[in-house]
Amino acid sequence: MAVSNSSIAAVFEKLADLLDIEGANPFRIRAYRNAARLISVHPGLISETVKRGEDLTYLPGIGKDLAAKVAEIVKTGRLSVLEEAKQRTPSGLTALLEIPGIGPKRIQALKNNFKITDIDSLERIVRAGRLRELPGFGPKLERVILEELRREKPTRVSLFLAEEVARDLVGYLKKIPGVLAVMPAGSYRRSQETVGDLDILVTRRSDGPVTPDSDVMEKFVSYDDVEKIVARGETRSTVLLKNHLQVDLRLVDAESYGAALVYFTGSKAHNIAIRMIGVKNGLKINEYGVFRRNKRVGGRTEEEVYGTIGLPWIPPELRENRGEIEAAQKGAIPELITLEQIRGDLHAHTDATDGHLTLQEMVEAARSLGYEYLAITDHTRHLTVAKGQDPKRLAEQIRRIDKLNSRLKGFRVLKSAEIDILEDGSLDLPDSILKELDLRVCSVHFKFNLSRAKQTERIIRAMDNRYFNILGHPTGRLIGRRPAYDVDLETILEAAVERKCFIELNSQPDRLDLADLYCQKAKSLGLKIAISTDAHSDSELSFIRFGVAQARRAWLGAEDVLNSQPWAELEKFFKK
Ligand code: DGT
Ligand code: CA
Ligand code: CA
Ligand code: ZN
Repeated sequence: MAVSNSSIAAVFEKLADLLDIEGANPFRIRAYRNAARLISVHPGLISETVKRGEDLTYLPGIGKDLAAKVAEIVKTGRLSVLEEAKQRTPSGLTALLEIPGIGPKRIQALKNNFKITDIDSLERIVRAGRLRELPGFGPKLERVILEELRREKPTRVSLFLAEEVARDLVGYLKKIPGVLAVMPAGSYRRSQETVGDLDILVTRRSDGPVTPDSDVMEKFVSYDDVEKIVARGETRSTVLLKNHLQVDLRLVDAESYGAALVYFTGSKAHNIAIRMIGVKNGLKINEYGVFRRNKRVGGRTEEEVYGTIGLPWIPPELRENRGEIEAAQKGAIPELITLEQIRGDLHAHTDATDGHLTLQEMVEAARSLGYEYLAITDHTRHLTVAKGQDPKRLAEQIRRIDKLNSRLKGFRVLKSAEIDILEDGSLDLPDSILKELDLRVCSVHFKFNLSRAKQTERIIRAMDNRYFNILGHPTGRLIGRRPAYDVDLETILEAAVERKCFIELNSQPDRLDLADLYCQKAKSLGLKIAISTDAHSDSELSFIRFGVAQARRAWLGAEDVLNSQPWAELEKFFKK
């Protein structure tokens, strides 16, 4: 069995966490984290590349040293530097990094003073009321820790991981003889930011005998990645995959396909609302079809099901019972933004800072997506771990971009930067260089723990700068790993409108920041949104699909999205 990219990535993540606790060189830690990230988004199987004996250093951001480490993991299933780190530092300590307010320094203190090795030994100390003996550790932190212990650990996965699983599994199921349609439904089809389990619908031809070869359920439960069969039946089975994602498969008749798809796409709240309208019209709507008394009146397609209650088809991303049914009744479902309408990307990094590819390579990647423009938004000097640029280096980059632009036809590289918002709300670069840029993305990268009032004020002060254009990843959340910083978003959105600033919907699947409901709020205020990828490599530019899906969940149309506009229009928004 091939080693998956995500398990190689997990080794580097673990190593980075341990080094973090040890207080190792932040550049080295960041290199491992970057490698983990890069490997996890790499489209092909890296273990296969290694087995073919190919040189991994062709991968952006992977030098000789990292390539050797990847090869070691593939060949031996372990990494000696990680084993050594585990010898030095109990690996159970990495779980403590998840606790809000506990970082590497505090973990060191816990280890040295109480010989804490993992979450269990920490719990004992907290319950004994001894944590507060340590300077800097108070009753408040004890409460936070106890809360963390009680919290149900999220087993939900990102859309990106669900997509990987769905793609492979759907491909596998489609090859079964007699199968007509294979369709992922549930929260995945609604593009919810995380997926609890994957629901897959399958229809097969009803004529002809079912042979072992065409037995869908048998094929499903014997899929390579299945860890455990949870339930197995004639029409429904559930398995747990090796990556801990659960998959429900349902076999339905072709005449019920549309009804089953509506039902299993959900959401539950949407289903209930649909069923109530049916009841009012003397119709029974369930996963088998739509029935008047006992006569089937529809169910083969989704259009047919919605049609029986006088509604047009509703895009899955809207099916949350947040007003989409009322809108459909009024014929007011908006034209949602599509991937094809995106003309360029306004947030991308190169190897000048923490990206993996050169300026030229990123530009080539953007052109191959059919884009008209790409903003190069490398970090600024305050972010030293990402090699942030000072005005001098940025000026050099600007010259290189000018030169590149003079050679490009039908494409424009936008001069930009992802400028750190400093603690006092000032920007990390002087106006003298900010004014040389086509646009400016400004982001918070440190001091996440300011009070709500201070954090809000910090960002609004930054927006006061006339060169501020787009607030990058507006809440700083990392889904399942780091909560949003405390900030008054409504006030910020209103302040952005007043100051002719804009906000970003960051498409990284673990960010999706700003979240759908706030994007919807932004739209209601007339605030336009940049759907950006924050790409650090060519493959990450295509993360735009996750951003577009979230934008659709927020009811956004092309007119609400900055980068659906050609540069000639966009330019006007950025000049104040
Ligand atoms: P998840 O898996 O937690 O990310 O979210 P979903 O929406 O995929 O939920 P899941 O897998 O429990 O169920 C799939 C769909 O089946 C759900 O979106 C709607 C439908 N469904 C499940 N339970 C019920 C129910 O009790 N009533 C109705 N009307 N529909 C249900
Ligand atoms: Ca589900
Ligand atoms: Ca399910
Ligand atoms: Zn950033």
